[in-house]
Amino acid sequence: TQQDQRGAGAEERATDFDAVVVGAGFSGLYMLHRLRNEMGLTARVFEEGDGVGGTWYWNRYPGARSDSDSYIYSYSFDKELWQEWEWSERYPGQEEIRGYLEHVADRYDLRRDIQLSTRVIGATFDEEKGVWEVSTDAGDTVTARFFIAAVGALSAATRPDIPGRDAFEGEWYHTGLWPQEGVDFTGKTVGIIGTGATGIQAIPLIAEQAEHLTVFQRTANYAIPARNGPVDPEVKKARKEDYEGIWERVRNSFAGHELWFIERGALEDSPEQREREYRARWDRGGFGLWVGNYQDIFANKEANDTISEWMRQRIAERVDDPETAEKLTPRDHAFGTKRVPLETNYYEAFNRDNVELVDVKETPIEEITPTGLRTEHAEYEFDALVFATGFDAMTGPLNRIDIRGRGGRLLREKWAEGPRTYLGLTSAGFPNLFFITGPGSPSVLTNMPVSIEQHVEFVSKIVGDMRERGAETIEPTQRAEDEWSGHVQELAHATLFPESATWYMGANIPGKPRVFMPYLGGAGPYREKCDEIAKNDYEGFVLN
Ligand code: N01
Repeated sequence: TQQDQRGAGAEERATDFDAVVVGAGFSGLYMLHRLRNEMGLTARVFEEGDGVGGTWYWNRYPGARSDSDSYIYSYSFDKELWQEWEWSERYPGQEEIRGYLEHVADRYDLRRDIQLSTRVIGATFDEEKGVWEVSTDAGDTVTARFFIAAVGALSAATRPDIPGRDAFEGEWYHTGLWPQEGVDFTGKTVGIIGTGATGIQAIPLIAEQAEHLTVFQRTANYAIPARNGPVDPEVKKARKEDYEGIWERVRNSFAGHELWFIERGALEDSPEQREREYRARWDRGGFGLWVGNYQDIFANKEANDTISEWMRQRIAERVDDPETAEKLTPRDHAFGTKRVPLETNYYEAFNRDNVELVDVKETPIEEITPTGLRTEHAEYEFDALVFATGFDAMTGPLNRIDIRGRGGRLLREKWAEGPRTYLGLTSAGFPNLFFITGPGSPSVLTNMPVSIEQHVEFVSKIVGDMRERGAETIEPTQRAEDEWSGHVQELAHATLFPESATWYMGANIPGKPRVFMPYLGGAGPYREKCDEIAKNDYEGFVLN
């Protein structure tokens, strides 16, 4: 413990650890490295899985792969680590990312402070002592000065509450809780529910393996070709030589990629110019069409219509059967207001004889049966059923823990009408609690490792500054939280985003408050804002 570093009266305030961190994914691993290796603090990480990796531990479904380019889907904090690690493809696959995070755990000797197969179930702030008491499903109770939730934004997997859901007698899987040993669909009839980023990655590969695949789609998506493959060795070499430049650009960008908006409105260009811009981004693959497009596509419906319509034409070109093509064509939301999936042979999968598409908006699923599934119009039988139905995003992983702040107040009760945070990092009445990539942070609208590093470094700075000043607690003022939460909503409601039924809005979970959760101001401006707040003597926070 750290009591010797705390000065007078410290003994009564001694804790088991300086910090407890929940989760050993990208966030938790780096948090531990900073706290322990860089700052000399004591920390314990609790991780529910029996290995490190977080998202990349759990999401082992066929096709699971990052949609960010591998050279920036990486930590940047250690130049040598970044220089030495070789990614095999443009986008890193699940197994490779998991291997990378295992390597990081070894390289920085992190494992000895990570307790695996342990789920944190409760954390209570003891106001008198100013410490967090954290309990786990393995029976541990430990105390710590800081409680850091590195739980991920998309880690609470959900299966919709369809009648008969648990009656199915075949094998069922959720993509976010995939069996470690993998699944062989050879010779099987398979049903899959969900066509989000996950379903769109998995469908073409399951289609190749399965005897027959039925896809149940509720909302058609605009997916962009990933164009994965090996990276040209010359490009790789040039990147390795430009470490400083790349990370400077990425950190100051909107979305944590080397992508920038076109500084014109879409309607300022002629149709021919727009065609050239859209085509160039389409040919390059990746998120350029999304977060590197005309600057007004998220705010101006008419501008957005130009790219939405352009995307619809691309779908029509790739799908042979016009009726299927029409079902796959989104007409109920603006391009980019749902997370845009990247795809590899997604649309072509529907040209195969063994793949069938069912539009469940037209013919809703009525029930899951012991042998399959019944819609209004037909009955389907499967050997296996795959739920690619997503997550209780952002608040879900936090609300699953009984987090009690001042006065014993439960965080999930405080958030009953939607999350309230200051900077997406802290919440009033919950001293010394930090969220990594929490609601109200840019996180999920950006390349995650970039936002994660910023959050972890900012939290580390706060903890370091508190020690220097001899402060024991930090928490935001109610006013700062109200202003930030208002600002998050104001930015969102100046765009088309809230009009779409997305997990950003909580719309995928029945009964969840409809509040736009991520911060739309961009990763670069958010970083500046945090730095400015620290400089202004932690404006909006109370330190004691
Ligand atoms: O989940 P989703 P996901 N009946 O919520 C459907 C990240 N990610 O796991 O759109 C029928 O997007 C639902 O339909 P609808 C990324 O941030 C990253 O695919 O709500 N269908 C939808 O089609 C992503 O956004 C990467 O109408 C139901 C699907 O299930 C996030 O994770 C890769 C239903 C769920 O889509 C989540 O993606 C993959 C019901 N009752 C994911 N309930 C990479 O970077 C839900 N659906 C690689």
